[in-house]
Amino acid sequence: MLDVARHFQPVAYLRRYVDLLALHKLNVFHLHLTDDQGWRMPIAAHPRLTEIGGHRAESMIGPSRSTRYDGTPHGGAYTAAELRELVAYAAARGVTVVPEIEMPGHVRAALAAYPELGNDPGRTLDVWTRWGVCENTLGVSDHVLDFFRTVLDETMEIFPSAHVHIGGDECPTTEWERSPAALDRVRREGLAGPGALHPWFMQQMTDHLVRAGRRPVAWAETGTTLPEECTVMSWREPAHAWAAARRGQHVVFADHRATYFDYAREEGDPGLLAQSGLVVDLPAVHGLDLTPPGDGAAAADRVLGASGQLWTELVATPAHIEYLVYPRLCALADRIWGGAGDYADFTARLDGHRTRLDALGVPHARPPFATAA
Ligand code: TNX
Repeated sequence: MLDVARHFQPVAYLRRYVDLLALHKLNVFHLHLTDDQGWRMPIAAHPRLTEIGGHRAESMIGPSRSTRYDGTPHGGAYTAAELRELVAYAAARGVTVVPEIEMPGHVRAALAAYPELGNDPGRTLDVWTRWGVCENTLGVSDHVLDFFRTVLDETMEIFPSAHVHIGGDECPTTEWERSPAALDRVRREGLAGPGALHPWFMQQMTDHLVRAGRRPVAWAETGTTLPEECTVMSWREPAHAWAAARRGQHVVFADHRATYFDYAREEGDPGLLAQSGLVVDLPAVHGLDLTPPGDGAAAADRVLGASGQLWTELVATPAHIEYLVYPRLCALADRIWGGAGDYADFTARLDGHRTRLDALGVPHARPPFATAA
């Protein structure tokens, strides 16, 4: 998973990213196309999503507790033609591109473009310039549902993948708790409270994708609140993956402690710019455990695989992306194709593989940029 919403990368770079995935026999490229800080997915019916939502005035410097900003505008968006070409380029290399459209949280860029999508349609918001969890969420009117069904329809036209990701993570309920329209929706749908609007919203979008013959995917905040038809990407706790698998859902492991490549590579990493205090070192990645607890044979059948995540709040350049992704993605690929591999055996083989990374100009060993440390 590459986040091109926080920092945009041109499609020429995405093709190189695909080449490197294919080299490691990774067969899915999950593109995180929309978020609070930028909307990169072209939607012909709603052009302001990219015209307005594709640009922010500046970016926060450092992690989300920071108070400093860089004063530099950032933006970009893809054309439909570019994305279609990327899909074909990837397919020719055995890679399926899975698009992600975030909802009903992580939508501040969409709200900046179309204020009527929000819980307070009279309010004008900017594309977010901060990092962290944004309080603003989608409203729950029929108009919002139709708008996002159209977004998904156009997304499906460009991306033929079986799976389509609809976000679902980090969605505060504060706006819904205060919104008369949201509370009215709670009443009309017979929901338990504003907190139930999230699973309700995800179900509406899930139904739409299923009717179109696709398989919805979403991030799990817990193991149990996503619609049953959703494939679950569990990022907080492996237990969430197993809870979902026991319910009969497909799961993709994305445990942040083993697969978040925006976290530091080692203690005191001069690559700094890590999102949390946690370190995800090579043994942590290679030690990712996809074995179900107890007698979980049935649950094991529902594990589709694992995914490495590169969130890019603090990562603006291809060189920095590759420094963070490699060689950790090598460890992930080895692990998920090789099963319960031996770490020493892996590192011995990795030594040889590093020669290939060097030949390809992948800055896997040392930060390819000046560091503050
Ligand atoms: C949590 S993981 C997020 C992202 C951030 C990431 C930073 C997930 C589904 N949501 O929005 O970029 O942490 O590590």
